[in-house]
Amino acid sequence: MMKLYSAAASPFARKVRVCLIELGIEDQVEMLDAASTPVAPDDMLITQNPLGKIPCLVNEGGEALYDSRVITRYLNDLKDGGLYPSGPKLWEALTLEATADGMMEAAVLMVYEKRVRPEEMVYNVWVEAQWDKVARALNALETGWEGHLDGPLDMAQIAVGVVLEYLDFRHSDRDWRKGRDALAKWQAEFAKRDAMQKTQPHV
Ligand SMILES: N[C@@H](CCC(=O)N[C@@H](CS)C(=O)NCC(=O)O)C(=O)O
Repeated sequence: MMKLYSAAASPFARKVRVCLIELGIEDQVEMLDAASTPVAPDDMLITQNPLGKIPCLVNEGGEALYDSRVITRYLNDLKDGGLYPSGPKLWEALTLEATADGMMEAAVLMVYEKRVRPEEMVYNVWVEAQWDKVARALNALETGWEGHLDGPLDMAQIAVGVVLEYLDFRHSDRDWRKGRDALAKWQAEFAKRDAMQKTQPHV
């Protein structure tokens, strides 16, 4: 049985969990809870992933795979799942996936900055600059990616659906929907998917 180091609040781990459900193989993976922060990595996890980050998949052969994009491509290949398009569309999908992952990274760093750092060491200019990355990417999703978002289901769409809900979960005060009606409408539909419903983030 494969094992997945995961946590209920992690958007990167959620992408993998959604991918497993969409591929119909969630029962082939045992979930292991790993609590990692940049200053306090999980002891078990670092034996598999020296970076101490989740998600990390350990396959049937005992090999560790990370990060999230490597895991989702691996699982998709195992199942011949069609969650990555073939041909020239692949590059578009990978760029969109990287955009959503970059948003996740910035949004997660903002949380760590406030949670993990002592209050007197929080650098607000840096926090706001992380949000600027997210906001610019949201604008790009609103105006440049609707064709891809409305196409056949792929990992890029899953990454976008996951990061938008992560913004609701951790940064609801930023009101990402404001002025982004098309994206808000897309997200509301996407959130209805069974795999999204079953993997809602919580602490
Ligand atoms: N690029 C990685 C990012 C994973 C990541 O940052 N995970 C967070 C949890 S959401 C983590 O484990 N952080 C612990 C750390 O930064 O040491 C991926 O796509 O899997």
